[in-house]
Amino acid sequence: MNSQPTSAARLARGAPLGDEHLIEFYRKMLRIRLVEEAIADHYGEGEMRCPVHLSIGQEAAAVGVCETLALTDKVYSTHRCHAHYLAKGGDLNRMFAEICGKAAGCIGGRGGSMHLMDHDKGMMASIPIVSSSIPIAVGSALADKRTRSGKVTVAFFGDAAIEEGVFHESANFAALHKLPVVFVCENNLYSVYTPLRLRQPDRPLTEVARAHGMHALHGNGNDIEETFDLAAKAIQRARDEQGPTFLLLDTYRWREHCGPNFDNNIGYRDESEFKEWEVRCPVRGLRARIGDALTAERERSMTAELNSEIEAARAFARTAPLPDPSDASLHVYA
Ligand SMILES: Cc1ncc(C[n+]2csc(CCOP(=O)(O)OP(=O)(O)O)c2C)c(N)n1
Ligand SMILES: [Mg+2]
Repeated sequence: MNSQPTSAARLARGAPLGDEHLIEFYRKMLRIRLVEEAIADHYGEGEMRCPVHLSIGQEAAAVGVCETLALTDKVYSTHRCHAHYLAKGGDLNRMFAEICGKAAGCIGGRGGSMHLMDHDKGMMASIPIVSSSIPIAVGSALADKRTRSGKVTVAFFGDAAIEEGVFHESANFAALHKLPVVFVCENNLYSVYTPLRLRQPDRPLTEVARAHGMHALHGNGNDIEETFDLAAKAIQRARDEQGPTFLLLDTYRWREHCGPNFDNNIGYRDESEFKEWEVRCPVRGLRARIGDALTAERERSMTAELNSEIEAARAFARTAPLPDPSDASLHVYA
């Protein structure tokens, strides 16, 4: 299954997005949706013995941004990294194996769901300490600037990352040194159970970035075309050595903060708020926009192909061996 970004070349030519590009965006978002639904459906069977933070509802941000990147560009992510990993082309077999703690996992079964990486695809690291991947992404961009590699780095993070001091140090440093990095903030309105309005003063998050001298853009993170266009501008600025951009994308997580379930019944958010966002589903929204350009028959075979790819990846993970216990002290500081 070719899951490499296909739109970077189109960007270079400045051509508009055609039906086939939109269908490819749809296929990539649907793939992420189906992978995560498979994780949710089978989580209770006990083979995936690590916490899972699902991105269901947030697929357009991952795909819209990663589609503007070349394979050699770099992505850093957080605890909620499945969509970013897949959108950047991370290997699906190795993802399921990692979540099942198997030696064939993308980091040898040592990290689980929150640590997905695939260096061959430019998926550099996923780190669940809130905000901690941002300075690493900035350091990586500094190295790329110094070596004139031409690579651009994206740091994905959530709205809560802005509450950590290291976000501000990183933004200041990246702006001062005009580093080729894009800060992508997926604002899903919550940090676990606490809404943004109880955690931060009422001011646009873009103003926080601007106060650090960063260029800032804001858009609907559930609209993949809007996300793609904004991300393309940010990436181009970075490539043209004009410095970093803070790209704020509004979105919403559908499931519980951590785990496979819905949790609108436990009181920290209203079912009505969830329903409002549900109708703004990024996957269904794009499907409606594509209309007849994607025939029912083609969609059926696309979905069947994705489901069989996912089943094969789950089977691969199930039957793969566990890590050798004698390797337990490798790759750790002692
Ligand atoms: C420094 C730090 N503090 C607290 C936590 C516990 N924690 C894990 S995820 C999370 C919420 C993060 O919210 P946000 O950054 O908005 O991302 P989202 O989960 O909404 O995608 C928190 C507080 C942590 N991992 N790291
Ligand atoms: Mg959040």
